[in-house]
Amino acid sequence: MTSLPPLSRRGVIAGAAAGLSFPAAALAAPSAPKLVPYGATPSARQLAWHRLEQNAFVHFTINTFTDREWGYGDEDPALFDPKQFDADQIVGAAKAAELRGVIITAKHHDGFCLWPSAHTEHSLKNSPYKNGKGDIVGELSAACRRHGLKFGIYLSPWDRNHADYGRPEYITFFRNQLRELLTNYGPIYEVFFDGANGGDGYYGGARETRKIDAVPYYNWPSIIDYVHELQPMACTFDPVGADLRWVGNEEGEAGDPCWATMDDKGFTPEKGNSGVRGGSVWWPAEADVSTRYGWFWHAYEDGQSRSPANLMKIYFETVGRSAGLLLNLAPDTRGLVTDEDVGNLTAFGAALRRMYATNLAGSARPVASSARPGHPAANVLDGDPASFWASRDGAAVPTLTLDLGGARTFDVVRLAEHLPLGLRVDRFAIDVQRAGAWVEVISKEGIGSQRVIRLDAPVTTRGVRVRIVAARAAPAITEFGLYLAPLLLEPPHIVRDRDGMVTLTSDAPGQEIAFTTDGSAPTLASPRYTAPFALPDGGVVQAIGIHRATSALSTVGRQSFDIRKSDWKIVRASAPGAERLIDELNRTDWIAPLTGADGKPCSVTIDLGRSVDVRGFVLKPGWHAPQGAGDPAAWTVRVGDDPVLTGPPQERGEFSNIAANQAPQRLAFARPHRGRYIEIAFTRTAKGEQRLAIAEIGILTR
Ligand code: FUL
Repeated sequence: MTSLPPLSRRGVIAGAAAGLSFPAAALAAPSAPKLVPYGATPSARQLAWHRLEQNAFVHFTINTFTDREWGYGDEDPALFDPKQFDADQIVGAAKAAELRGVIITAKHHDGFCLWPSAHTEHSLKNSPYKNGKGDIVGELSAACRRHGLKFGIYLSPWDRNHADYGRPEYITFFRNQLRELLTNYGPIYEVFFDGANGGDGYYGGARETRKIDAVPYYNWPSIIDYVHELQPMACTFDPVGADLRWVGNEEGEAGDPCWATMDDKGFTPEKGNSGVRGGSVWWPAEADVSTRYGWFWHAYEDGQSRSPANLMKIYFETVGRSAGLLLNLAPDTRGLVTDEDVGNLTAFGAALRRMYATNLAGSARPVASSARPGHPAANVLDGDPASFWASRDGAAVPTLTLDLGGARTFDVVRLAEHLPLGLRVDRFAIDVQRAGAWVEVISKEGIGSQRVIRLDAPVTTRGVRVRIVAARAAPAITEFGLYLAPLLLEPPHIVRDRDGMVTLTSDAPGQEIAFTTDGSAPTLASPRYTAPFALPDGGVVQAIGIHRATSALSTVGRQSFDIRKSDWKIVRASAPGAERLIDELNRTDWIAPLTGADGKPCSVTIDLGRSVDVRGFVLKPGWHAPQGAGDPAAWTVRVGDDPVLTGPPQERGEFSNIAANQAPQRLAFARPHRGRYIEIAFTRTAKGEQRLAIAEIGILTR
């Protein structure tokens, strides 16, 4: 479709309103009324983006070396030293996972540039990497070209390094950076403008808090026009409805359904998740999610990267619901994606390839209850996105039936609408033939660019049909496929209670669990799990699931535990119910006002039962924050052997990105503090809420 003229979104909508038809619509025979697009339709650049379906994010910068999720902007460029950086290895890992584009964090919030920008000294030109002569953006774009992947950039609008951030001069600087990136690195398919913007930072040494009103400050429409002027086929991930929207979470879960359309009344994460049926703006959802808890590599997350089974689940819940998947790879300090991550990505890609290798409907005979001249049922099987089946106008509940020619077993159904004609289908159902009758197996709202549904269990049948239950205009279906998904086992869940007892469970029935606690990888020969076991002083538990019937193995699950909490007590807290913070239950929240009755910040003091070296703490965000409660954004810590804990805090910091990424927050101190009591105080919330919701607090002693 890249041969379509690069229509602007406004042009497309105006064309639709004026009743102009797209090239595809012109295929209709003169005897049938012309197919007119329904509602908003994608621009050429959006259409090209839809076709990619799944892409890679790469989060790599100075944060990789400082073990942070957000850098403050005062980092010394000399820290950036990826001695084995290998763009081909990173792009190869993305390709192995069947990802089709790569977006690199050219500049994250800390302002450090992965290309030798002429407009700042805060870049790799002042790092040891290739003696300051390197260009990570250039190396990755070249590797993408070599491997046949598209290339995109993440340019953080927020810059915690730049002295002028918040002033008009910064906008000139930001546009200069955009020009460098969009003119020196070949075709760019996407520019990701992250939403996190404004707050405290280094700002050229000012070390202050700067807030901005993003839309007027950047004049976003003009920035987007600038991107389109320099790179007409680049989609922007933007806050104003130009090309791509955020799916509303960083967990890889699109709404079911997830409409590509939105209204023009502003963005909320909830609306971003579901889209707005009938909305006037084509602004499809992109689902960004990391292969690890964090976006950047942290050694402590090794062994916990997403399993192939989990990646597959995310695939069905993003791509399968018509959103674009943006799956993050986090190269480590060597500049390489870890073997563990490469293994999981490769197994995920192999599973997708195996699933799509055979379309069980491939040789079926398709018959439609109603078809327009020029748009026969057979078009759903020709693999050509430009051809489609369309019913006649006014046909009641159109159906398309596939005679599979014999019994076939499948558990995945794939459908796609012809997007240039808009989102026409409201609801559809899939029926299968059983003993001469049609039986419904699934019913869903919305199809869009692609709908890939995994059934609860495989079905075996000779006849399958899609029934268009409700539609705004005659359906235009370009694809109808049936597949069998490979069996992938999730690693076992590993949890430990307050008393230090570890329980292992697996989701799928018919599985045994083998485990180790000595640091070695579990194998078929490892001890079998039969009952909860004690791990009072912490350690690492690793476990695999073994499918009894097939002897198939899951990937390895891994959890490390610190000292148990059985002796812990709450000494004091600024609000009642703080015991929930130390109950080892992730779904019981402590809800507390940001300011206590004494006018001091919200805080909790915990008695650890004995004096230990406290090296940091872990906080799990609230499971279900009630209206008006949110995540903490900043903290201070005092540790000591006197429960009164006088004196200034020994440690302080922020919970970077907590509002968007609800993964556990791990805060390691620069040096240990010995004591039996720890007070953690929360001085700010992430979105200005007046109450906090926190699920659990743990400490690090190792
Ligand atoms: C977030 C950022 O703040 C994270 O650091 C990350 O880059 C993610 C993709 O978007 O909002």
